[in-house]
Amino acid sequence: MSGEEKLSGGKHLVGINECKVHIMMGSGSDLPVAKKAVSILEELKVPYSITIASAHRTPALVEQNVKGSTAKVFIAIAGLSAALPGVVASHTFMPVIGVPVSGKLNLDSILSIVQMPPGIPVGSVGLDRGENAALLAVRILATSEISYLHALEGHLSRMREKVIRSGVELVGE
Ligand code: C2R
Repeated sequence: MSGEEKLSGGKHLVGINECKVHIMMGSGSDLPVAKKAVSILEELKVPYSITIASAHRTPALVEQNVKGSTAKVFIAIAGLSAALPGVVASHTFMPVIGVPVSGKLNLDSILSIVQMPPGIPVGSVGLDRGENAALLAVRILATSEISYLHALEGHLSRMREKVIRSGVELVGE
């Protein structure tokens, strides 16, 4: 999947004034990872917003996007020296889930996100795991909104059926 690919603009894509989950990418080149998160949020009907802003390149825009957002959870996707999730967390008390993006080294972005200094916590999922970031975000929303718990149950049962079906197709009944 190319980073140049455009988002489908799903029907649950909303402005930052209405979203529950705000996906922030450090660059348009992170789009393949963001699309994994988008796919889960659309499946589970979670209003989300998605923006590109860099803590290094456009710090004022990051602050503006975070402070202007109604999100209950932020997902910050960044590769290389991934300052973005930490900087997002410095501008909000909402939980921030960092998604490290793979590159030549991989450990660079993982450690930049995991090794936050004391006082400004950021959660992290695995390398390129946009779908897990979205599922974790929905779990957080589900602590106060029962409809998201039902949505997660549906997702889990579809995933289980898929695993069982693939086993049957591969080795027979
Ligand atoms: P380009 O492809 O634009 O050169 O970006 C992006 O998330 C991307 O993975 C290369 C990588 O740089 C990352 N980036 C950051 C930040 N801004 C951009 N880690 C930041 O502020 O943390």
